Amino acid sequence: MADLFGSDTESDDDLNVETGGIVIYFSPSTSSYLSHYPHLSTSVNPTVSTYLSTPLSNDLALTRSLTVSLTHYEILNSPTLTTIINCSNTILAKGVCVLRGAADKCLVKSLGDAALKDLEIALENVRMYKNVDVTKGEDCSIGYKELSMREDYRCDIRTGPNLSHLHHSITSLQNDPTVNTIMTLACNSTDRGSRASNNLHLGNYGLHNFNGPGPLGPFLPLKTSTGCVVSLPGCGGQAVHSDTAHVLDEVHNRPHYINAFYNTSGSSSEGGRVDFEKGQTAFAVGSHRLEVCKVMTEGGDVGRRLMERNVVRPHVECGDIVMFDARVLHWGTENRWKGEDENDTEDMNIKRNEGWRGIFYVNYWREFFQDPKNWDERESVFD
Ligand SMILES: O=C(O)CCC(=O)C(=O)O
Ligand SMILES: [Fe+2]
Repeated sequence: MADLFGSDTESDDDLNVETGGIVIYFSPSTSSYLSHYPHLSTSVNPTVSTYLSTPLSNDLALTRSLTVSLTHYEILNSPTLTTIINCSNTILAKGVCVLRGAADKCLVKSLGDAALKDLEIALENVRMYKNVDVTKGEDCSIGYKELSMREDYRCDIRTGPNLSHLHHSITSLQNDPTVNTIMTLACNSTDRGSRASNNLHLGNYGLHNFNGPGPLGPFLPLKTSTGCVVSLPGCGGQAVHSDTAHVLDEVHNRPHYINAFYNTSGSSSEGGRVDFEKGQTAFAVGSHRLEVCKVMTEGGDVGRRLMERNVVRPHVECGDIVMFDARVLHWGTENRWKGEDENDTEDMNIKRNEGWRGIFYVNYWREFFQDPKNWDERESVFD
């Protein structure tokens, strides 16, 4: 079958596992997450659970096609406009782009360390005051101002005493000019003045309202929020999901919401141990497009094959930035970390937070969009 979005694919017979490849499957914890998304259990998951036990044919070629590397000059100075445009076009075409080595590793690592410390305090409070031990996979429905659960063993911590101290570092990550420009170019129509565009933007007269900039004005700044998704050892493969809905669903529109993920642990280039067993994030390339996602999620052989041929599981390190259209199908893979010391019990390892995988994230969205999140704004986990 021809690809719906023009990516290179190999024949269906050509299934093989790349060296170091991971076969992903669903664990029981996925079912609790699915209870929040009943439609997924009847549509995506039969498809996905079938293919997840098979090797993937196209991971390597696709991963390369969406990975952007910096030149020596760019590492010493800053990414050039060519690279920035390349990243934004990759997000538009594939739904996901990996920009290698563009983030300040020390800064990202310090944010990751702070987030894990805050999560340790938060989970200890939950254990003491609510008698719920999240590190043992208990009650994934808890929610606080600063902490929410994505599913069993997968937490989202957005602030805490240690992260608050790093306020300036967080602001500098949010305002990173390279990432901001990539996001702004992806979220706004940039072919103004070209013949193909017909200059339709000139008809967006409502942009004069509420002291707006008008159709000829500058792009409105994107809104941002930050936090850290942490998966604990024992965390299963996450249910396949999109982080946001399409705003309109009759034609394909450019993104209104893009996430930047910063892996906070493990960097081979510094001689550090790369924690393959902690898992990473997998994506179904092209699924940010309605017509692709429709086929991938409707079940049956065609959808299953399309999904199979377009899953990527890029291995990213601290310093890399994964940017994805929040509509793209994706999921965190399982955390199988066990620790190195044979005498350690799993519990001791968990308490020391070594096996925890943190992704610091910055969400970027268009000014008109309201993101319905599952934070409980009433109760603080730190009080
Ligand atoms: O854990 C991951 O790698 C991804 C997490 C995620 O996509 C989510 O929680 O929405
Ligand atoms: Fe997600």
